[in-house]
Formats: sequence, C-alpha cells, structure tokens
Amino acid sequence: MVSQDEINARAKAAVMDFDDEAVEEICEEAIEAKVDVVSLIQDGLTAGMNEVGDQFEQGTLFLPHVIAASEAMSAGVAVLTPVLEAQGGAVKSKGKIVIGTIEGDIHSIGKDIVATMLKIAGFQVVDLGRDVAIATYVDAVKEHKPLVIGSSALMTTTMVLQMQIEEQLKEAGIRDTVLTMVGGAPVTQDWADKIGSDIYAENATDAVVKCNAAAE
Ligand code: HCB
Repeated sequence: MVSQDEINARAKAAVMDFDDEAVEEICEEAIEAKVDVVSLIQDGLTAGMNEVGDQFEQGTLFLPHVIAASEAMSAGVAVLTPVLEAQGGAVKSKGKIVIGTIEGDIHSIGKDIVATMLKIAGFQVVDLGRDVAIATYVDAVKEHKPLVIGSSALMTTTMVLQMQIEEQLKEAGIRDTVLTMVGGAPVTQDWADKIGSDIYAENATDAVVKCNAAAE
C-alpha cells in the first residue's frame, strides 16, 4: 500500500514536471488508497507549486513553466475536490464566509482551496472570484452579512490593498459587523496585526481552525 509521504512526493514531482495527466493519476491513486487528501494538497501539490515559484524567482524557470505547473496543480485539485466535499457530509451551516482574491491579483489557486475547505467544514461560502475591487468586498458584507470576509493576496504589490478593505469597511460604518481574514503567500501575522485584520490564516487548514473558533 502506498504511503502518504510517497504519494505526496510523487505529486510534488509531477507538478514540478508540469505533468497534468500524472498529477490526475496520482490523485486518483491517492483516493483509491484512502490517504489524507488534505495532506496531499498541502504537502504534495502545493509543495511542488512553491518549488516552481522559487525557481521562477531565481530565474531558472519562466512564466510558461509557472502556468503549466499551476494547470497541473489545478487538475489535481479538481480530482480531489469531490472527495473533500463528500468528506464534509451534510453538516448544519456554521455561518457565511465571503472570500476573494484582491484587486489587481489574478492568483486564485490558494483562495479556491481555502473556499473548498471552508465549505467542507460546514460554512456557506460566497466566492467573489479574483481581481475583486475593494468596493465589491464592502458591498458583499452589506449584502451577505457574513461572519468573516476573507481576502487573498499573492503579491507584495497587491497585499497592501488588504488595508483598504479595513479602511473602507470602517468608512461604511460596518467594520464591527464582520471579522476580516487575510492570507496569501506574502501575508503574515505581523501584516494582519499592522492593518488590524482579525484573522491571519497561513494555509487552508489554519483558515478552517480559525473560522471554526470564530463561529463558536
Ligand atoms: Co504568479 N507570482 N504571477 N502566477 N505565482 C507569484 C505569486 C510570485 C511570488 C513568483 C515569484 O516571483 N517568486 C510573484 C509575486 C511577486 C510579488 O510579490 N510581487 C508572481 C508574479 C510576479 C506573477 C505575475 C506578475 C507574473 C507576470 O505576469 N510577469 C503574474 C500576476 C498577474 C496578476 O495577478 N495581475 C503572475 C501570474 C501567475 C499565474 C497566472 C501563472 C499563476 C496563477 C494561476 C492561478 O492562480 N489561477 C501563478 C502562480 C501559480 C504563482 C506561484 C508560483 C504559486 C501560487 C500558488 O498557487 N501557490 C507564486 C509563487 C509562490 O507563491 N510561491 C507566484 C499554491 C497555493 C496553494 O498557495 O499561498 O496561494 P497560496 O495559498 C495558500 C495560503 O497562502 C492560504 O491558504 C492557501 C492554501 O493552503 N491562503 C489564504 C491563500 N489565500 C488565502 C486567503 C485567506 O483569507 C486565508 C488564507
């Protein structure tokens, strides 16, 4: 029987090889073998994606490689999502969470994983998509009255806009009605503290743990 570490390592390698078909096959094998699919996403697929990102930063890989790796990762997540959803079962809604990738930023893989995991955990999730205008977050708080409004930012140039969500919620007089959550690779607890965000989530599991605590 295949071990978790082995299948994670193979998934990581397949993302780094930009091999969608291999990623899909590995994910199907993982489902068959009943290994932990959350670990497969975080310690396998995401680890491969991060390695590609590091090599892109170092100049040893280029944008087409990043695109190909993200397609391979997305292919794997698509295979695993129904299993994750089935694991969630029919649970009573713990409340609403609105999430989106911030204005100017089209990175959506991490936000999509967070949205899926929150759904599985029993939250009703409203996904605003990517490149979401700050005013749209504010309007969504007015419309949906969520427990948490989450933003994702993958670039140092776009994470600064997370501050504007705080400011515009205050200007609209609704900051106290909702908890704000920030995440994305360059985002840290220090950044969340600096801008006054209520929740910093390092990854999807952390987002679920912290939103669960907020819902209690
Ligand atoms: Co892109 N990109 N990229 N990229 N990209 C990054 C982010 C760089 C860091 C790469 C680098 O230089 N090392 C860099 C940003 C540098 C900076 O900070 N300024 C960068 C750049 C520069 C760019 C372009 C500008 C490149 C160009 O066109 N010249 C361009 C951006 C255009 C734009 O947005 N306006 C671009 C484009 C792309 C794509 C399209 C090729 C592709 C995205 C595909 C897609 O998302 N549909 C892409 C990718 C894949 C990456 C890297 C390699 C991986 C991102 C990723 O998906 N990681 C990334 C390098 C990196 O981050 N290591 C690189 C995997 C996911 C699972 O992790 O961190 O997103 P995550 O999410 C976690 C976690 O953060 C947390 O939970 C998630 C799950 O565990 N989380 C939240 C995320 N959001 C949350 C929200 C919450 O409320 C709570 C928790």
